[in-house]
Amino acid sequence: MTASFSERVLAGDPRAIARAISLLEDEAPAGADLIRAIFPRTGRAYLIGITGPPGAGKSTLVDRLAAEIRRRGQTIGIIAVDPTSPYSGGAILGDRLRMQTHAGDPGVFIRSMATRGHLGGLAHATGDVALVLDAAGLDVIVIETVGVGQDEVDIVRTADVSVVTLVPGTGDEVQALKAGIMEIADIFVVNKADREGADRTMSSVRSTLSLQSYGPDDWRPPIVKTEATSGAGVPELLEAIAAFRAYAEKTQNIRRRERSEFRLRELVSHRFMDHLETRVLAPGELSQLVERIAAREVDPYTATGELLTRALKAEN
Ligand SMILES: Nc1nc2c(ncn2[C@@H]2O[C@H](COP(=O)(O)OP(=O)(O)OP(=O)(O)O)[C@@H](O)[C@H]2O)c(=O)[nH]1
Ligand SMILES: [Mg+2]
Repeated sequence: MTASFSERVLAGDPRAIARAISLLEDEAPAGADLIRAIFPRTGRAYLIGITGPPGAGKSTLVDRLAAEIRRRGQTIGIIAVDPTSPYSGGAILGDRLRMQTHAGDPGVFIRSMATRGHLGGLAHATGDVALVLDAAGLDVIVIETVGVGQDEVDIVRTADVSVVTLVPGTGDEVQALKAGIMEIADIFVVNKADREGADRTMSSVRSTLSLQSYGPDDWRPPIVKTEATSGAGVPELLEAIAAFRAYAEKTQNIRRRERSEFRLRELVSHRFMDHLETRVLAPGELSQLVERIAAREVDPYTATGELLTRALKAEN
């Protein structure tokens, strides 16, 4: 990798950033080289994670947030992750509209990412893409993703603040609870406030939250009512984010440490499996082992023990 490439990324060159993101998505070795080069210059941007069910209005809301953040003189990077439907193009379509709104504004960088079939690496790639935008000097980075499973929870966990978006009358609160999303929410948004039942959804979330036990110093997630299409409630959402940021200042280091640990563990397991499959095992050997476990010929513990022994032997 040429030094000028990372320099261009650091200077915020949109074409260099776009190329960097493609390298990271493809898990190209040059992507890892770039992260090595830029990492010392990261850690400055504020990361906002926004999740919620499909069609909750996340993109519309992010668009409004972007406008408000720009109005306040800050720059913003938006990463729309679509882990569920790489081919439906929901996120991509939303981005097209969004790109039109912010076209020609160098203070807004927008990128969408789809899974291309490998779910596991997505959270890791998203974290690296956030590092790139951070190094490029953007003040705020928003990661938007559909909240349905663990992978999405992991994505949101890479953020400084997690916003969970719900809509009236769909029973999303219950779904969110099931998916474990409730636990990661720092702020709740009830969007589509113009719709019937918004207040009922508000009180339903409120009563769900009241079942949680909080210590005197614990953050209690506020519930913000928004109408993304008109922009109503968006300044209040930014205020809630600012309040959380101020609250978390004291605990920020703990959170960043947890995030660093999460990323390290994830990267090591990812790299280890990769090493195992490409350097230690013969092609197809891993899937044969999987078959044998499924057929009850070997148990997963014995299989793991064998793999570990072989991987370590291969090293010596
Ligand atoms: N009535 C009403 N409609 C809204 C509101 N916010 C968004 N919508 C509409 O809801 C639809 C979905 O909005 P998006 O912003 O694309 O939702 P999303 O959550 O990003 O959707 P996915 O990324 O596909 O999961 C669009 O037709 C929006 O215009 C709102 O406050 N009120
Ligand atoms: Mg969207």
